[in-house]
Amino acid sequence: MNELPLEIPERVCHIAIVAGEFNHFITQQLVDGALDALNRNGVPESNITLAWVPGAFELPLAANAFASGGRHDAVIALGAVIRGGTPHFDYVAGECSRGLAQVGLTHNLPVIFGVLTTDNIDQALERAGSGAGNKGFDTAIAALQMIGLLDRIHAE
Ligand code: INI
Repeated sequence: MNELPLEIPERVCHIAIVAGEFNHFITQQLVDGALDALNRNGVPESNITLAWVPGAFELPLAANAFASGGRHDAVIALGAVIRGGTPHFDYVAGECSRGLAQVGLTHNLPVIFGVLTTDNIDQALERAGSGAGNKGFDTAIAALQMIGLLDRIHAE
């Protein structure tokens, strides 16, 4: 059996980050977490492009623009959708996740889902660095791992 490891690649990567301005006090922390993880794993700042969009609903379009440009090895999408008792939550979160998955499959590129979908602000803050880790950091690691895996699969 040839088992492919899930590892961060040795090569230098180019990463695009798309982030939602909506709930900026949370998404900025996700961006900071992602940048920290990329920095710790040898991705130079000059190889990272960060684009802000109005909200999570717009993340797939921006991710698609980066993916179709062909200059990045992965796109990290960061956002915070907080329920707040309106059906808007389901539309925004649903279209966002569906759209991001579609971009990744269409372009055969890691498009990483770093969008918090929580019932309230406290849960979101917890996942943005105040308690249960930082989802932005975790998604950046996932992006690098997926780049490494695709490199290995393509080399098979
Ligand atoms: N966008 C978010 O990123 N998070 C939310 O919680 C949210 N809520 O609750 O409405 C939200 N709405 C804006 C949406 O993403 C679009 O930017 C807007 O509808 C314009 O298309």
